[in-house]
Amino acid sequence: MHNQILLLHGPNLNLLGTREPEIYGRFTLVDINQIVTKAAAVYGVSVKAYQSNHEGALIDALHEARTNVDGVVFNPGAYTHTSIALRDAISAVKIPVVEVHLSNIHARESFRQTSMLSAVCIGQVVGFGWRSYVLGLNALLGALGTLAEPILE
Ligand code: CA2
Repeated sequence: MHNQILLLHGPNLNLLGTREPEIYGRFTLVDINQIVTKAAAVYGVSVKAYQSNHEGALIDALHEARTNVDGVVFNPGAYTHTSIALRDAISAVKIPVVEVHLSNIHARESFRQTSMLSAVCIGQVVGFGWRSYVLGLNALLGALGTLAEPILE
């Protein structure tokens, strides 16, 4: 275990917090990185955050993730709906990837309602704004066995 996860952000998410707050919220990407970093620190997990507007750079980041992190929380932005190359990269790296979206893509335009990636991710969290990332982190850490199991009475 590396006790490290990758928080990966796709195209245009560097502009978060600058427009469309009613859809994407008021936090910037720097804010979201900080929120996830703090949430992960509670479990002794560190976060490497990376954003790119380029499909190939995101693929490179996933390839690199194979060797130095335990899993990935990934908002692929609009590449979600188009990128077979990112799907192949996620399949190839064989570490768990959780797909997250700020908005509920299933309640938006029809072209946003399909994900090329969800079938190769361990799960998808959508529609909860910045909390989608925290929920995605929780799901990833649960899948990695980092979280304690509930104790039933
Ligand atoms: O809801 C999400 O998280 C999305 O991944 C966001 C993408 C969109 O293409 C996906 O369909 C759903 C868009 C990211 C652009 O974000 C901006 C937000 C505010 C200002 C500028 C860009």
